[in-house]
Amino acid sequence: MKIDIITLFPELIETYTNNGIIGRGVENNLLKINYVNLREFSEDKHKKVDDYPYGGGPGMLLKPEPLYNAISSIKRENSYVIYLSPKGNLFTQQKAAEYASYEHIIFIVGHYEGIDQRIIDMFVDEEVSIGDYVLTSGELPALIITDAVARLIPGVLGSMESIVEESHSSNLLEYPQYTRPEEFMGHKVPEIILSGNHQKIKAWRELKSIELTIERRKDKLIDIDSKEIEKRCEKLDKIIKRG
Ligand code: 4FV
Repeated sequence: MKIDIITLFPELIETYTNNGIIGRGVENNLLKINYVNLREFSEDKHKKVDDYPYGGGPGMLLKPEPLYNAISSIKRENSYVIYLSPKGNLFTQQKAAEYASYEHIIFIVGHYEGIDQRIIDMFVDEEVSIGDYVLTSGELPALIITDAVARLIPGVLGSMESIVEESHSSNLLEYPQYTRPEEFMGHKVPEIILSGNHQKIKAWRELKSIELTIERRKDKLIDIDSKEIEKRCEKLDKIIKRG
């Protein structure tokens, strides 16, 4: 997979994609992440990339010409062009899995009040938002989606196993986790986790996930009949309490 990020702040992208798990994935050629400096595609002698909005209104907009030149310089037949904006489709784990199957993703990073609508109409396959709040620029959203997608590429994360059992890869939020020491500042690790009884541990973890999801994200359980959930909890409880 190749990811191109069209940006005015390449250093922001470089720092993130040359370090950590993502940086290691790039080193191991499991994926390619490039930044494209929008200013280099400005035809203006002062490298101008923004201008006032027609019809008035606050702030500036990114001009169409530099964006057109930048996108045209990298766009291929199989490129999927994403524009990050608060009015886009909400990004989810499901979308991360979808994007991880693409060969080439181009992120158009917004700045100021956004970009000229004609670039969206001409090139953008999908407008995507990372959440209902407004940021100063689109670099962080592009990096957040790049991170969520890159870790789904086989080999980027140590083990694929950790992807299977995590929040948002199923309808349930993840169960509480513990590591050494068994007692920390008077707080003990739940006995059942230390029991070595994997059937009970599995049941306890699923029950905790269901309880946490009911408490915090009921929206993730709407397609599941509450009676079903109740019966499942009773069954898990029996396994946990079984002598
Ligand atoms: C955003 C979001 C976001 C809006 C104006 C950048 C800013 C500036 N992008 N999800 N929320 N973008 O707030 O994706 O151009």
